[in-house]
Amino acid sequence: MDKAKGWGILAIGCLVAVALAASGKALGATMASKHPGGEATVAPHEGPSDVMPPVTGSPASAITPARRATNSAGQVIPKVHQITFVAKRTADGSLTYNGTVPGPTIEIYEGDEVELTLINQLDVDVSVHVHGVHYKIDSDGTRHTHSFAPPGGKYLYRWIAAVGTAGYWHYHDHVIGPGIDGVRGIEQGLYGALIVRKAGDPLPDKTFALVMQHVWFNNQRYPHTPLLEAKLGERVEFVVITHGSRFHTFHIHGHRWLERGTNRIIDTFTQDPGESTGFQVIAGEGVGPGQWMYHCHVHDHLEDGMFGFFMVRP
Ligand SMILES: [Cu+2]
Repeated sequence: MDKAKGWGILAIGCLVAVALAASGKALGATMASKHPGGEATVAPHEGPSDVMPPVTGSPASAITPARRATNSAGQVIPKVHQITFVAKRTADGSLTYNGTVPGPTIEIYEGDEVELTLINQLDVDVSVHVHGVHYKIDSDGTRHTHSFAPPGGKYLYRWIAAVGTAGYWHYHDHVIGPGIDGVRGIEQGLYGALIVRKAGDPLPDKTFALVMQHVWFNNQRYPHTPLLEAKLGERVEFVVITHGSRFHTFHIHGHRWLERGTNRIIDTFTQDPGESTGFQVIAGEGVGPGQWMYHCHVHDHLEDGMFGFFMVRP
């Protein structure tokens, strides 16, 4: 909670936990000051090694789980979250929400609402289109509904996390591009994760958002892919999203998890464009600390650098 306020991402009084999740990109000033060294990208290690890179304070490890007030029945008290996204270009040419790729991870509960103000500092129209939750057509984030922010302008989106919408979702721009389809913004970094929880869901110690697109994680190839860091025994949540025109097969070494909605224990899954999912692991459970690899298991993609490391520290 304090972290979220400290980051200055959200409007005053907003309780939603937002993280600049799993980003290898430069950070805004407030973020960097809260997380010294947070502007560092991946440690320049060349490959698997017995020597742990130093702690970087990577934004990949930054999230504050939404430990929210409950009533006497144990239900989370619904809240309207007022969130501000600033669409802007970063020094490396990425298009971003709030300066990071992915944009902030938004974490809410069923029953909550979101009032998201998008401020456009780009020289093209930009929008936020969300998956999974309820919204009226004027919050669709598309060109034909005129629900976008023009250059120098702003737009207000309203989402309702109705009962039945709990899950791992995502949001992205839907208007930048040569046509009405609007895929160019996604390609350049305008995407992020949305988590809708139910009361009583196990809360992670940290959450990482990984977006697979082309042969990238979060628009980076190794060695610039996010370095994900956790301590042994921490509950770590991954939100995995696919964009682009290819399927990807996500895998983490040494860890396994329960596939949502099934009794299957898995360590790999395949995902198509537009899909999102999430899962939780206990860092190093049964296997101990180490520099555990995460990667796409499609060989062409892996060979092109679609991998990174999940650093579990003792
Ligand atoms: Cu792949």
